[in-house]
Amino acid sequence: MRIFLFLLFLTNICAEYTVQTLSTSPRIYYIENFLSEKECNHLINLATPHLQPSTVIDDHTAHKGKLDARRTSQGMFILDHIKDKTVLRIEKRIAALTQIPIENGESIQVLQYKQGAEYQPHFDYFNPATPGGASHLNRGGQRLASLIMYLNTPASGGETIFPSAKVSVSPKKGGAVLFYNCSPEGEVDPKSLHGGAPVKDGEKWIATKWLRQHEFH
Ligand code: PD2
Ligand code: ZN
Repeated sequence: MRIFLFLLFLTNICAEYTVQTLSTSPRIYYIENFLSEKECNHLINLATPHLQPSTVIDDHTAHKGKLDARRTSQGMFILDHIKDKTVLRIEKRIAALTQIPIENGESIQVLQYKQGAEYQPHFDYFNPATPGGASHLNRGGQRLASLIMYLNTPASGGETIFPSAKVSVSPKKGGAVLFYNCSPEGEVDPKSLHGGAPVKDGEKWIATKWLRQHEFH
């Protein structure tokens, strides 16, 4: 067993991070040192040539996003053809942390928020009553949990806020926040309302991983 743990540590899936509980309902955790500095820089470099204005789900149209003034970042998904061994290692670490199989994860999305950019409070779960929400549900069920990994430390602002839970997390390079969009019983949880506060000074980079109930396809 010891040898196995040592090997896991060596392969770097099991990094030396610490987990702190910020709220139990909804479940919100802060993970310090989840990514190394090198991994943060790597994700930013990988994403930079591919950034596009971010979109939100268009409730009325299946499989289509739309621009929205409430989300003013730029981003990209790390799809399989750009995924490398560093990204795979991070995905394995996320699966080990959450105990949610790697197959249930959507592709990591990297986002850049310039000064003033924000993501106003919203839910990460889908509304099954709308064509847009239902089309996303078909690809692996609800987003059980979300992991936001901070790739830099903005000069000021850019906190991840949870207005109902009254929790605010300041972005710090290498840190991450894990929260559940569904209750332990599997119901969507309106208390998971959250947002990215405006960046006051400098810029903010994050990588987001959404974790589904079933295999994502
Ligand atoms: O940038 C953030 O802190 C943030 C906050 C809420 C990102 C997201 N949601 C998201 O990408 O869903
Ligand atoms: Zn969100």
